[in-house]
Amino acid sequence: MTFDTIIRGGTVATAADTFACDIGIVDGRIAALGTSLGAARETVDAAGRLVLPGGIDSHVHLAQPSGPGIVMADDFESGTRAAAFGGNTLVLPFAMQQKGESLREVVKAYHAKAEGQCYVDVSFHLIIADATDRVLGQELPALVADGYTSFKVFMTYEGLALSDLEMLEVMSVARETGALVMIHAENYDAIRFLTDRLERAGKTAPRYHAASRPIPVEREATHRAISLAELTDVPIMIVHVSNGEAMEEIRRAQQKGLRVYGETCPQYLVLTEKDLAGLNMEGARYVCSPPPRDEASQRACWAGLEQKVFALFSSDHCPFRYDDPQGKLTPKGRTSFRWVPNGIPGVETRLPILFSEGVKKGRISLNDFVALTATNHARMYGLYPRKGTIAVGADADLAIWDPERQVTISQRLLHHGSDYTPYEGLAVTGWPVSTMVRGRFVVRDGELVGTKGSGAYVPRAKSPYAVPRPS
Ligand code: DUC
Ligand code: ZN
Ligand code: ZN
Repeated sequence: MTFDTIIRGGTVATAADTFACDIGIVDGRIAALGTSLGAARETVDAAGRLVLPGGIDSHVHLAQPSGPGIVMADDFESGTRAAAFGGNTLVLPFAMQQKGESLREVVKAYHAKAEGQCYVDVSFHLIIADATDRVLGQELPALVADGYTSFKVFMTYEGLALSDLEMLEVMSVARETGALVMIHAENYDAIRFLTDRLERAGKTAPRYHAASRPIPVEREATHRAISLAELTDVPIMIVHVSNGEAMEEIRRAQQKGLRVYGETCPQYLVLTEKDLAGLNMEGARYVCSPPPRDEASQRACWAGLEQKVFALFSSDHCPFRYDDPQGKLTPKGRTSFRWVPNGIPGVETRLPILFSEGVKKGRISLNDFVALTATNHARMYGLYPRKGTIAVGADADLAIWDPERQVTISQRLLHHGSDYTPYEGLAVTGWPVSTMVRGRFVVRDGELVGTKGSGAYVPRAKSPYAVPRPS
């Protein structure tokens, strides 16, 4: 057999094993694993390198409307390019409904934004902001059947927050259709109360963002979301968990046998609330929700990863420019932290941060790294085994890593649309040097070689983690 490409001499790691092996690729898929595979049109030397499944980042925001006068810093072109440089081969952004919109039209609009723009493969979660009878009774079940098999709901934010009744209604549609519900767990009323009180006291600097949504705000909402899911007997994913109290709520639910899953993100491992305390608006660079907490919370998030309470490690890439009144500096006259757009960039730095802080520092194994950054995402969201692993028959979605490369993270090295990185100055060891999507290099030895539009939309099966149990 003649292969299109053989990747030779690398150390291959999956979620289960690490082994020395060559990878033979035909028509974008892995056709053989072994040694002495024979002839290929092209042979890639991977000696001294790790060859890993391409990262799957199942929590990114691209080209989302973000409130009056605010513009998100990444569209599908820049966001997927940055993803490829960060060792990712597939991202899952959100198609976000706003009040009054048809969900089907929203999905069409996001496809139009992505069409011809992507460097890596893309699939969509939905965001349900308007749980009308039509959405719940018709649009949502039809979209789940069409491969949009997961959706996010918010317990906070004006225009997005669902009431408990609406959450229960959405959850019961998820139960009927076998979809997975992702939950942003923060108590809306508590945030409003605390924000008003802080503002009345003149505490409007970015650092007070953290004080407006302290840990009990997240813990209470996490507990409530789990209770509502228990009532409706539906599996849920609690996204972007920032601290030990919320993590323990998830662990307790798991120990009771509930299908409650968790996700954490780089900002909760390496940033703290202190980062929000810069002079003037400097702290706005770190404003995201939930906010970064303290060292004890960082340790708890590590424990959640090590002990597998968290199945997923995602970026929650939600990029805004800093030095920009359409970004973190906020439109004129809107001076309180209340108006600072919530979210930070991270799609390009997620993998090096976990590799360096996790694998290199001995906190997690290389195989757990692969599980947390690729395989579990594919499994959780109905993409496995075509995506998320290195196996015969899988798509040749691969990242080739230099495990010893020392890099100091800096905005100058990155490719996202933001004008800063919250991880500026963080020294990491290990970097993805080449990224291949379905057998074609998108990034090769640090250079962009892929073409815009080569990333494809991937419809998804239902999550095996969300199959309804017989009632
Ligand atoms: N939730 C997210 O998932 N991303 C950014 C902002 C937010 O609140
Ligand atoms: Zn969220
Ligand atoms: Zn998010």
